[in-house]
Amino acid sequence: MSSQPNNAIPKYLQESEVSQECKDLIATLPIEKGWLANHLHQYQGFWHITRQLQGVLSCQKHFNALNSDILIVTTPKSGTTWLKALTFALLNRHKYPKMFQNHPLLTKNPHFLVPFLELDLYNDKDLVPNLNSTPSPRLFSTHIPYVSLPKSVIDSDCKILYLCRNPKDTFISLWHFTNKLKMEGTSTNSLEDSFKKFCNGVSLCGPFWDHVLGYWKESLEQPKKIMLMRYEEMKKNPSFVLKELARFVGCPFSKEEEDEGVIDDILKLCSFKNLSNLEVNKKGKLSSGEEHRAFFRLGEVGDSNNYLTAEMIEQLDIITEKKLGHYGFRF
Ligand code: PAP
Repeated sequence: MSSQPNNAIPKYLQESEVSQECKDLIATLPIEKGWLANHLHQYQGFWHITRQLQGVLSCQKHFNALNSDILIVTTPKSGTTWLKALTFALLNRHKYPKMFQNHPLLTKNPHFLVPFLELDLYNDKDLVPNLNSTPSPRLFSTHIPYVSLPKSVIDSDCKILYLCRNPKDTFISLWHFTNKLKMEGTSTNSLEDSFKKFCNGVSLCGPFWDHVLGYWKESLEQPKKIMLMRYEEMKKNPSFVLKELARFVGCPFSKEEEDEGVIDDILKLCSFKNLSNLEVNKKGKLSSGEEHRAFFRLGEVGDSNNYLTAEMIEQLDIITEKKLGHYGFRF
């Protein structure tokens, strides 16, 4: 691992910006070739790219959750960008009542407005962010599996909004996303190889099923702390999910707001069609180098049917039933 990052390589593909502590840990961890140029390291049962592992360690050490915090937790490619937009719009609806005139979501990508703990805020090996002046309720996001959450998140009364998506569409979305992010000139990941990896649990923050199971079990134990959502439900009945979400985080919609169409306005503002057509999301990049448009591909349920063979579908269904059905969880 070189100590000098190459500026031509986007940050999400660099592996050098990690602390000595992280390097020492990596030397002891199982390793796999990653979906991007990066390696994946298995820490506490889950696979992380090097940059993320640094962030997970730093969060575990330094992040102090407040009782009023709201944490969006997702399996990668399950609709994180959408849920960030919806929750931001929900919490800030009184501050920006004219949603289609001066709303931050019109000029900023949702990932900028709701930063990832481990990928944005706690990603610098030398710096710990000062989040004291962040207005309450603080809204953050993460892909960290339940077993690896910072202790303060578990111990405090902060709320967790957990979102997952059926593994077939999650896999296809991840496959497209990682191929899009690969450096020009490098070979793309074949669908077959990526599928094998995914089924074996080797994916970003995978095993996918263990990630879901960790939060599913806890959401049953602690229904006031963790609200579990499925992408498919959000697509089917977005206004119902948004109302539930509003109630869960303690800012339910009033009858007047419902009559005035506030729910519909939020859904329209955060819709795939609206967000993906904004200039900022067509042209901009995250500070780590990913193009905003990589987060908006199709936004539909069932696209995996266009890519997976009947055998692949069956295989994923069997794993899902075996790993989650047994615990009463189905997509
Ligand atoms: P992340 O976990 O890396 O942050 P995430 O936002 O979960 O990414 O994944 C992007 C997926 O959400 C894409 O799915 P697809 O590949 O199947 O198309 C993307 O299109 C979808 N998505 C992004 N924004 C929205 C939205 N507003 N409504 C519905 N789906 C969306």
